Amino acid sequence: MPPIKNKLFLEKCEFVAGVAHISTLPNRSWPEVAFAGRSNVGKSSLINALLARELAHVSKTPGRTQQLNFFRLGEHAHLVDMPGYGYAKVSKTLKDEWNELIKLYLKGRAQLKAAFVLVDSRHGLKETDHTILDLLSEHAVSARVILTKADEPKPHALQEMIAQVEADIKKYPSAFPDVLAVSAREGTGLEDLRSAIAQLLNY
Ligand SMILES: Nc1nc2c(ncn2[C@@H]2O[C@H](COP(=O)(O)OP(=O)(O)O)[C@@H](O)[C@H]2O)c(=O)[nH]1
Ligand SMILES: [Mg+2]
Repeated sequence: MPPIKNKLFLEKCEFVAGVAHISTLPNRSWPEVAFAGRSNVGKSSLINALLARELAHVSKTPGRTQQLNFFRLGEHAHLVDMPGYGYAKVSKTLKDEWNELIKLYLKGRAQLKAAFVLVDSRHGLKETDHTILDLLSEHAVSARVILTKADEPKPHALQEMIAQVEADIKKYPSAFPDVLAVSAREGTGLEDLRSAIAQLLNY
């Protein structure tokens, strides 16, 4: 794994809180960036890779992160690992609760600087990703699409997927036009993503 260059990510990082209800969000005004995406897309793995620490829980069983998990970056910012959406094997009631929490957080958090929408580089955008991108655009929250598991597809297939997704997101006013491809496993794209996050946090 290549060493971290961005200074923000060399600061002390730790788990702050797991939030299952919108009324118990951390009350610090630090800027936040959130990682959203379908279950199993690689949100927790990406956060761990960015921080080069095993802080976020990675699971072989999808649908395990049931709350908003807040991690602090020094005394500057929060990274937020979100519950995965679109996982079929949990009860409808539980799914509705998570979806409600995700929606309330994404549309109402004043210090949220951007939401990263993680998409599997083998599968592209699914209906639930469109729903989130719609919601973010409707509430004027910056969205940045990240293709995960970039180590999986062949290089030409990855390039085609990037072009395809960039075309698909043109209709969302709050989506940043360029898509970034990352691999938490191999470290590809991580330093670019760290720079993008530091810039969003005005660090
Ligand atoms: N090949 C590959 N697999 C990955 C990568 N990142 C995560 N995974 C795998 O994808 C599965 C789900 O990862 P996790 O981070 O728990 O996803 P989450 O549900 O979105 O938080 C795990 O089995 C990971 O090992 C990656 O960069 N490359
Ligand atoms: Mg997770």
